[in-house]
Amino acid sequence: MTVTDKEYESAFGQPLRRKEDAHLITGQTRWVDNLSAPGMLYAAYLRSPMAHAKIRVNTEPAKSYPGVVAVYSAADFGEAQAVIPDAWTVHPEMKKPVMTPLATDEVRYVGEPIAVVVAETRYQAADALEAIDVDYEPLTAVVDLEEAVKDEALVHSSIGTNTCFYIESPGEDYQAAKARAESEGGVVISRRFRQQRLLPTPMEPRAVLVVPTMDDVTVYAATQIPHVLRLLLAMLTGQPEHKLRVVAPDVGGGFGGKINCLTEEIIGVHLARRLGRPVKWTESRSENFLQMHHGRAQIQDIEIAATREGKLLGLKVDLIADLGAGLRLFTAGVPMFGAAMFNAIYKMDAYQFNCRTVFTNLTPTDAYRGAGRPEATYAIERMMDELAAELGMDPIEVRRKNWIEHHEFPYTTISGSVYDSGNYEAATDRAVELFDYDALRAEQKARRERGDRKQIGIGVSTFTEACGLAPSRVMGQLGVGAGGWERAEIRVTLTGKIQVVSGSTPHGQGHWTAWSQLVSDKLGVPFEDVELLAGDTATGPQGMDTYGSRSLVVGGSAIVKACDKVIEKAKRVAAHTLEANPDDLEFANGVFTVKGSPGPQISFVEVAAATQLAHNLPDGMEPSLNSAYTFDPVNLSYPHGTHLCAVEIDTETGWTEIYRYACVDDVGTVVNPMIVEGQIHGGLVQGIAQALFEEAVYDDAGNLITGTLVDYLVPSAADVPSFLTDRTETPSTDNPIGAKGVGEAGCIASTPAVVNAIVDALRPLGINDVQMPCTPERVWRAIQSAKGGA
Ligand code: MCN
Repeated sequence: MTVTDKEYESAFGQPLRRKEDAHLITGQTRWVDNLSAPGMLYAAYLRSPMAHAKIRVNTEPAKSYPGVVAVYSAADFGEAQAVIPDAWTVHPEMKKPVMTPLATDEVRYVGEPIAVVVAETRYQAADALEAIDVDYEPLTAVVDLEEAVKDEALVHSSIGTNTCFYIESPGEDYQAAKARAESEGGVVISRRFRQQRLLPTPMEPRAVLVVPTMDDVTVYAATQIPHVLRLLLAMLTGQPEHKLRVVAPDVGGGFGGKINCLTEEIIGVHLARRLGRPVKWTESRSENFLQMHHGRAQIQDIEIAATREGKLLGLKVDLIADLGAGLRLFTAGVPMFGAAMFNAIYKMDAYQFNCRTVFTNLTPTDAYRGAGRPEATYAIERMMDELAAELGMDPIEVRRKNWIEHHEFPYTTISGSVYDSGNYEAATDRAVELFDYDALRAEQKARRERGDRKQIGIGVSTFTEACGLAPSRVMGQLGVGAGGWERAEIRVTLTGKIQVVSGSTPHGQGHWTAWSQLVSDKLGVPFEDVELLAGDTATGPQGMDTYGSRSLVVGGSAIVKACDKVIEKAKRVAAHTLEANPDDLEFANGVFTVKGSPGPQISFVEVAAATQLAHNLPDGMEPSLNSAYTFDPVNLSYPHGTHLCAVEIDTETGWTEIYRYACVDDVGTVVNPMIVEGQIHGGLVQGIAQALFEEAVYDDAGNLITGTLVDYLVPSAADVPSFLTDRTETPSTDNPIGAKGVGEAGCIASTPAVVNAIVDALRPLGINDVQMPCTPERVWRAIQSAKGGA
């Protein structure tokens, strides 16, 4: 029996380089568009150039084009054209207008698919689109959200209103809090914030390749949700679920944009079955901007009441959310994701939340990184800085007065969430130090006194967010038609190598690496000896896929629990081999030993071999260590942190640059600090992009005028500073790892920090808000109007 005496070093918590990066950055990838199948055809979609019109479609002229195999419109699918997947029922009386994969007699947003051409080459398919004859009879396009509410023109005449649902919570408590603030010399502050429309913009647009074999169908899709997609496609196309395989090979990002089942997947299955040949479709960037759902798009009217000493009494939120032209899976749910997050880390006596969701003739909205939580965090964190300014207090001090103190956890918030753990004091103290807060405040004062042309402003954001979706029971109570569990399977080979089969599906988050670290740590096998199988419904257990920063806290916990089962089995074999009682064995660093004895030992790898050879197993023991576990968390996960931003503004031109950015995030126990840092960096850039750069702009007719990457300003590395980052670690008490999610944190925290900094710089001019994105032009105009100029 040989056991290595090399000092064991756990991979857990190490900043190991990502296994997957070598193939990703050297182009050895399996993007869907890199795949092909014998006899493959290509699909191209005709999309509406009008935001709202009655249509009549004649596909005949396109059928004689070179290379064309088939041309279909909605009429050709008849009953087989299923409705776009049923959306989350957020409210019992919500309106659910019917949307079909190909428009039937009316189009409702620019980019809506009308017809499909299938041809021998991609170019022949694209060329034939122009021959399809469509009569458009224009209808009034409802583009402006506030106009939409008036119902003067309707997006869906069948439902008689543009409002999907309206939720109003009781307001008596808030009115009492407000009255108290007014009568006791406190303050009541109201602001209107606009969350502009954003485009998720993953590096890889969507793509679908459908391969029919006998009566089986395999769908290769650039998706975040292979398991959910299989279920939806089975329901929508009639292809039985057990004869449908969905594979998400390498997926180049999603940011929430790839959590739906849209026209191209549904029609793709129909086409491949009908034509008996593989059919591929690859989205162009411009199509992606029109068809992949958009994010944010809300108007927020926020009011807070507080005492003169800065203690929050009440918060009132009135939202109008732009749903776009129809409901996708989470469209109506996104504003509600934020409902419990406006109160954030603060204690207060009253909270009122009202929300109106409204259809417009624009691309449907749905989850975009953070989905509901960035909007809520923006509103409350902007208001906390406004409160500080109104009272002449330091913005960090105002927060200290109101946040939940670390000894108060677990804490039930005013909106009913139970935060398991947190330490806002520690994260803030460290952020203040890292940022050198006092020195920057001194510099700001000096510049103001000198009247420098370039002024600095400092913005604070002490955020939390709810992620790690979710306890299935709670999702059921909220009407979500899915569970919140995740499943993992550990397969142990005869040579002691491990395959992890996980239901969560990475699309850039480094799961290959992190999952290997988890298993290496639990089983004491080398990191290199662990491989992940994910993203293929044929290889593994049913999963709930990747979104809502859930993969580590839910999927990772399933892996850890499955490893525990493997160890229990291995212990029986080890005890049998060592002729000891299983209860007397210890397992550490991949080795079983008898407690308190320096004597015999056996490694996990040796046990793996012994188990599968099965020559000498305990009676009744199955010759396999393979184990599986399905983990359903008892609660959401609540990461938090403190982000501090300083901007420098040229007051003559409005040119705004980030001068310093420091953040301290607490995501509980960390598996891989390098991945966590990468996730924070990526999130920061997206949050900063909302504050400074990105906006989906439409003209009055409903045309997306930021329809290319030339017009839609995604920042590059040159547009953002080096970030100062650190972490505190307050473990979650709700999962076996102690981890909290990180995938959306940076994006949620950063936007208000940046805008707070801009407003802070301009406050001496009497400016108390700048509309996002705070472009140099908008900043300049704000300065001019404050000075009484342009
Ligand atoms: N991690 C860790 N320790 C923690 C928390 C997380 O080491 N305490 C690691 C995890 O092991 C995992 C990564 O950080 O490798 C992210 O974990 P998690 O927070 O669980 O998030 P998910 O893996 O579920 O990813 C989803 C999340 C979301 S919702 C969006 S949107 C987003 C994001 O991830 N989209 C991304 N990050 C993205 N990163 C890339 N490159 N591309 C996207 O589209």
